[in-house]
Amino acid sequence: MRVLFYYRGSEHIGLESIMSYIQSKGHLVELIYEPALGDNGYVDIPWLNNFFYNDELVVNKALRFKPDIICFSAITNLYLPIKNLAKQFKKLMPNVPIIVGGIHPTSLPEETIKEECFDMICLGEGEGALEDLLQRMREKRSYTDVKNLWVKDSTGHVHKNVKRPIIKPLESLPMPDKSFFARYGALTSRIMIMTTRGCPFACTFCVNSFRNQAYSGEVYLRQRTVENVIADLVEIKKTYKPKKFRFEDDVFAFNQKWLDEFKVEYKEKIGLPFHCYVTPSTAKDSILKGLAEAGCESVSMGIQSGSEHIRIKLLHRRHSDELIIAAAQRIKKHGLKLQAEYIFGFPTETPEEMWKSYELNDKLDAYNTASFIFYPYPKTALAEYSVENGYLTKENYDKVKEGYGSYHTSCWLDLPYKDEVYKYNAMLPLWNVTPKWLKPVLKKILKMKYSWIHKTIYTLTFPLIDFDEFIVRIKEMPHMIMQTRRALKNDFWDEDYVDAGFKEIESDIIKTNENAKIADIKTPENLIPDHVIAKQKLEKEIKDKRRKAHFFHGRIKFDKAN
Ligand code: B12
Ligand code: SF4
Repeated sequence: MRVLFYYRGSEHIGLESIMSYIQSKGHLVELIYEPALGDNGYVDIPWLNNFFYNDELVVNKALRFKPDIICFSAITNLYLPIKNLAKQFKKLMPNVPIIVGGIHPTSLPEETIKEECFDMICLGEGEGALEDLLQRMREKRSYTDVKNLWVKDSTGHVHKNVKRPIIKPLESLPMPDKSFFARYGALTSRIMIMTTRGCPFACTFCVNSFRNQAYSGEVYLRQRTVENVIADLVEIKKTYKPKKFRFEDDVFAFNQKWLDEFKVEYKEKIGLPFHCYVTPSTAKDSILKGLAEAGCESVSMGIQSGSEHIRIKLLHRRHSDELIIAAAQRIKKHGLKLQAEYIFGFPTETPEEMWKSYELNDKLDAYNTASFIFYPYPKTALAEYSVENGYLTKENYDKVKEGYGSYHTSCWLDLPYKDEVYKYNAMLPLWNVTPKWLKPVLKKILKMKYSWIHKTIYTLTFPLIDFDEFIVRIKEMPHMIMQTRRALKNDFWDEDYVDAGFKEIESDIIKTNENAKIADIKTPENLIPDHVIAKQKLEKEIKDKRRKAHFFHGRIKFDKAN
């Protein structure tokens, strides 16, 4: 089948995985990508945007490819432009089915499938679901019952199919294919990679607050083996010659044993500096030491609020001030740069509590800080709390559900201190780098009525959030623009492609997950002595139990005191 994907704004690790997987099943895959600078939520300058969007080139390329199916991926903040493009495609190619996957339709399936332009949506992981769908299409069989998909039939009825098991182990998937995004210049000199799917925590403002809940029978968090990750990195290093890597895992290196193996392999076979995410509770001495030994140069750590009350009661992050300060000191001790991240504008948050974020940050000696405004992402526990407790009106929640605004610019909650939210958010990156003797001046500006002064400071100082990254982006931008245009105008797919046909191609994923019991065949594993197998089984059970207990499942309850 001829499968067309569309994405915008950055490379997409999930799509790289799906495209690689689908291609390995004999389908012809193509990606259309746009840098879409105006989506970034900071600067939206119409004349400048012309360099980053090109509807005509996009549509022409889609028509030239003659897809059998069009695949979109949507996070909430990209939903509007994606829906608009899907509508355009539907008009031009009414007989081509359109599917959208990603965290947005997963969070809001009812709302998304209602849109006429979408024939199907994918909830959760897409590799197995898309493979099944394409195989059925190939064989001209009905596909209304494919697990993980909601499918509209010709009468308009929506078939809401059950979930399929999570993909396990992750190594059963082929390596994500970055070449599609590379053609568009979407890879920077700091290439992104993930070693996990899921997070051990469930902070109330994050998608993990409902994703873990949705998979309460399973342990959603999975990690690729060190061998698999290193093999991937070796290839990426050889092909794209990056200067650095960015591990985009929600929380990287929470597992000491994994890290001990990783640091040796990474140092020996990769040897490039890298960035990753830690939390105050995972930033232990031994973990940080391991990261530093591997070649880590900087870490991002979510602090989120200087108020212990907000952190613990509202965000479900059990981090005391002392724990955070000690973690920051350890990060410094191991020679790593700290990027501290904060969010302003939580329900119940007062200006005094916002100020506490500044005070706490002063104690951390962070290399840089990133600050955001609380954006009530659909279905997260804190968004629901905000609605239930009168902080978020239905009208505003509807706007959020459509993806309006961003967590850089929009405070959607009804708060008595909305202006303070904008001010505190605007000035933190500058505050962080201001010498102590100049801070009284900034404090005065902070006390002033919200005005153009704060807005100007925000616009001019936002590069401070991650100055190194900003410089990389600016330097690489002209090349990226040229490359995108070239990739939109030229075609790289195999003109002689003929579909492998109706031959049943068995899914590795389905095999591992659904027929896992078919292990009677004499494999080397069956020759392992019984007592060894029993010991391994016991160890696995203990490990699974420990991991399950570590996860937060079920509905998050907020204390009445909030
Ligand atoms: C890595 C990452 C990034 C990276 C890479 C972006 C990317 N999309 O890969 C960077 C740093 C660039 C980034 C930027 C942003 N991100 Co981000 N990011 C993540 C992170 C940590 C992991 C995403 C990931 O790769 N997961 C692993 C893959 C395997 O999962 P997946 O992407 O969900 O894809 C699977 C399924 O969803 C499904 N699927 C996805 N698409 C499709 C399409 C089809 C057709 C099908 C069938 C299936 C399917 O199949 C995939 C494979 O199984 C998530 C948090 C998280 N843990 O999910 C946040 C997350 C996705 N980001 C988020 C946000 C808000 C952003 C920004 C808007 C922030 C900003 N204002 O700058 C930007 C948007 C930039 C952009 N244009 O994408 C939010 C989205 C919340 C929401 N409800 O929409 C998340 C969920 C974090 C959060 N706050 O909770 N991000
Ligand atoms: S630690 Fe980060 S990724 Fe994990 S649940 Fe909390 S906010 Fe989300």
